[in-house]
Amino acid sequence: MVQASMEMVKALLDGSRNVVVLTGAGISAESGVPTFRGREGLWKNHRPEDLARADAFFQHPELVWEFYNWRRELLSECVPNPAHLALAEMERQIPNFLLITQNVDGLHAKAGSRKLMEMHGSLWQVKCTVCTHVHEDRSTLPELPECPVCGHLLRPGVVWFGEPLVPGVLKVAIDQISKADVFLSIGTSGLVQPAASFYQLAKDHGAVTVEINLEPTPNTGLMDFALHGKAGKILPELVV
Ligand code: BJW
Ligand code: ZN
Repeated sequence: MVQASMEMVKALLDGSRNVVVLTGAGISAESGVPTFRGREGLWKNHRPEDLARADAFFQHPELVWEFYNWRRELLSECVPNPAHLALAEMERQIPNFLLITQNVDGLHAKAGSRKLMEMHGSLWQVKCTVCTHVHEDRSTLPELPECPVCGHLLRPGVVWFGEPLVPGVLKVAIDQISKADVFLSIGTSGLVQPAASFYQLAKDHGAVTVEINLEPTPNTGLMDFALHGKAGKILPELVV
């Protein structure tokens, strides 16, 4: 890995036609959205990673819904930051572009990104735990919301550990990453699969890999280049 200069990465992007970007919670940190494994602390003495899981939900659905309702309320106050806006602009400049986000906060879409895949679902979606019903919902939900079709318990429309990704996402991601000239990994700790392996796939197919993160991650040493700092400062400088 080479600690890159801003000019180097900007020149790389300016000369690229096929770019895939993977984002994680760090890109929304400057919008006031807590990261998953950050230092922002606990919610009611629980680590977010311990509540955002199917086993926790089925043991204590009211607690997990309270956590998701809290996040939905917090998020309703948040707006995209300069990093989200820069990626929406990058999409307009690069002929073949794909943004894959692990985030469920909807801020990339709010910033105007359209060539976008939300691989872990959406905080604004709810789905039935029994039938196939899914709908958009932006309200604060009751403690144990019920499916309007079959009456069983509704759950957040997100992907928890051990669950498959949003249908269709993996195939498109693999196709696009295989064709990429440049792969950017932004604001993710690189601990969760399969997203954490995307850079390797890109590398295997000849892409140049770049990490943008506040601090080094387990994947930093394996990337071609790294820029360390706030995404909201770095990205607008790369997309001018
Ligand atoms: C800044 C910044 C600033 C801060 N600027 N940077 C090997 C292969 C495949 C799978 C597995 C495997 N080993 C284990 C698995 C299973 C599992 C897994 O990965 N487990 C690991 C713990 C090892 N993966 C899965 O189960 C996945 N599904 C799957 O593999 O399915 C297979 C299957 C097929 C068919 C049938 C059945 C199964 C699903 C993973 C789902 C992850 N879900 C969550 C919750 C989503 C819902 C919710 O939000 O409530 O997704 S977990 C959580 O982690 C969330 C995030 O999207 C995800 C990644 O976190 P992220 O984004 O990296 O956040 P942080 O907080 O970790 O990092 C933030 C970073 O930002 C830090 O580095 C900061 O430095 C940085 N930062 N401020 C720039 N301003
Ligand atoms: Zn139902």
